[in-house]
Order: sequence, then C-alpha cells, then structure tokens
Amino acid sequence: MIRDDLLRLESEAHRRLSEVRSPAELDEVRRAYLGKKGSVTQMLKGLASVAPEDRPAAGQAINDLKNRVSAEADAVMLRLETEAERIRLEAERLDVTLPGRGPAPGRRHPLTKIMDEIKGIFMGLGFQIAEGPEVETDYYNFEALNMPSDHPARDTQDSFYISDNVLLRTHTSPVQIRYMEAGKPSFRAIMPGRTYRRDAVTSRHSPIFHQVEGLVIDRNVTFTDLKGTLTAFSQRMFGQDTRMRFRPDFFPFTEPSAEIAISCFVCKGKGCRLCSGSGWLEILGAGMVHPRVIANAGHDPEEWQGFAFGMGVERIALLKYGIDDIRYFFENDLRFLKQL
Ligand code: 2NM
Repeated sequence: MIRDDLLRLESEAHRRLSEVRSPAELDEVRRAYLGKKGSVTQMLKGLASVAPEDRPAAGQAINDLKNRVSAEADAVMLRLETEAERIRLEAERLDVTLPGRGPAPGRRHPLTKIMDEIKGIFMGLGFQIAEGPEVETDYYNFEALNMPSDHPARDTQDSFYISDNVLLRTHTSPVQIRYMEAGKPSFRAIMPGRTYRRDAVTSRHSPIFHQVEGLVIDRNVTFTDLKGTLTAFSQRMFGQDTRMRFRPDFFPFTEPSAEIAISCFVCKGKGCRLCSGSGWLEILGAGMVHPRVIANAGHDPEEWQGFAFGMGVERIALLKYGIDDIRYFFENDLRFLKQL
C-alpha cells in the first residue's frame, strides 16, 4: 500500500523535476514534495497511522525517497545553472579572427590639399618655401611694397589694424620683403599663408583667406621667364593642355603687371558655367618686381631684376572642386569635408 504510493510519488516527482525550466519552477516542485506541506512530508506525518511493526521499514523507505528526490532537485539546480552560464557565454561569444575596426583617420583640409599641390609644383621648379608673421608692421605690408601712406588700399576700412603701425597682413608679399632682406640674390621662393582683409563674409569673400605668392630675382630675368614659369605651373596644376591669357593690369609693386587667365579646364575654352561662358578663368596676378621694391629690400635694382606673382588659394579650390560658396571651407562641417 505505502510501497505503491511511494512508487507513484517518486515517478511523478521525477517527471516534474525533469520538466523544470527555471529556478522558480524548481522551487515550486521542491516545495510540493519536500516542503512543510509537501507530499513526502505528509507521508512522514502519516507514519503514525501505520502499524508499529511496519513503521521502521516504511519510515526508512520514505526517508530514502526524500533523499533521492532532494538529490535529484540538486542535480536539476546544477543543470539550470550550467544552462544559464552557457547562454551567458554564448552572448559574449567573440570571434577573435575577425578583422578589427580601423581607426577613422583625419585627412587634410581641402585648402591644405590645394596648398600642398601648389607647393609641390613650385618645389619641382626649384623654388624654396618661405613663411613669415601674420601680424605685420605697415612698413612691410605696404610701405616697402611701394604703397605709400596715401594709397587707397591702406585705408583702415580695408585692413585689421592692431595699433597705428601694426596690422594683420593683407597679403603674403611682406614675407617676400623679409626674405629678400635676409639674404643675397638670386631668389626663387614662394610664400604660402593666411591673409586678412576687412571684408564682409559672402559666398565669394572671407575676411580670412589664403594666398600663395612667388618671387624670382636674378640677373637678366625677363617677362618671358615669368610667362614660362607660370605656364609650367598652370599646366601641372590644371592639365598639360592648359592655355594662358595675359592682360595688362596694375599693381603698385610690379611694373609692368599682368592679370593671367587659364583656359577653362572644364570646357577647354568653349564656354561653360564654371567660366561664365568666357572660356577663361582668372587665377593669377603677376608682374616684374618694381625697382623701388628691390631697392627697399636692400638690393641694387640695376643688377637684380625679377618677377613676382600671387594667387588666391580659395579661388583655385572653388574652381577645382566646383564649389559655389567659400564659406564651406571655414565651417568645418564634416558632411562637406568628407566629400572632398
Ligand atoms: C600679386 C600680383 C603681382 C607680388 C609682388 C611682390 C613683391 F614683394 F615682390 F613685390 N610680392 N607679390 C605680386 C605681384 C603679387 O598677387 C596678386
């Protein structure tokens, strides 16, 4: 009688334990058999009604059952814990043979790239690279360059003055004076750098911009040398089929002076949107260095002649990249920068 009950109880407990899916369920099953009101505990209590001569054997049998169910419950707990650990490890699985995610490297700013390209070309033509201060005296920025104090470009409206005689350089030409003062001819150098003019910000103008100016001083330098050098530069920069157009212009520091255009590298001179239908792009100013400028820099203009030129880096970058607004270069919006 008790033996049948025990067998039934054990197989039922065994079935329920085998179906347990969580510690909470296990707890429930454990309590249903081994808890204070559990079936096994109840049976132990029921021993009182068992005949005294059968009691020790029955008690022994119930206790054995209790130990077996308890041991099985412990085994189930171990199974649940092992399973939980397996799932946790699976979630942390890591394939160490996958290629790593590379760092996102920065890159050169588009203006820096154009400047580097210009520098590289002139270095290939035998030019040195010279730099100088961005805060200048009006002597180096104007006076030495044959721009006397009544010159319209010296108006305080157009420059950022720091004091009476000190200002942010409006071009890189003062570096050319410093460069010539510091050495003996001959000279072949370009001066790239930041320049400042008191202009309102528009799509075409920025109060901060960049220039590359260049200088060649030697004996017997002629306008033909100027043409040859700037043609070589333009063809390397814009394509071997680039043609040049020279028109007379005026600068206080050169005489004669020229405004130089290249044939449009998009339409090859036929006329398109980039060149406003003209077929030409104005990119350079140049001229034979004024004898007074050579004298101001401490050299004899009878012995030394030369040419100088200048270009705006933003203008070349706008043209080369086909961009219509200079402000993109100064906003540092990665959505813009990543396209170039
Ligand atoms: C230009 C155009 C023409 C120029 C002249 C000199 C110096 F110092 F040699 F006199 N530096 N830069 C020059 C000449 C610059 O930029 C449009």
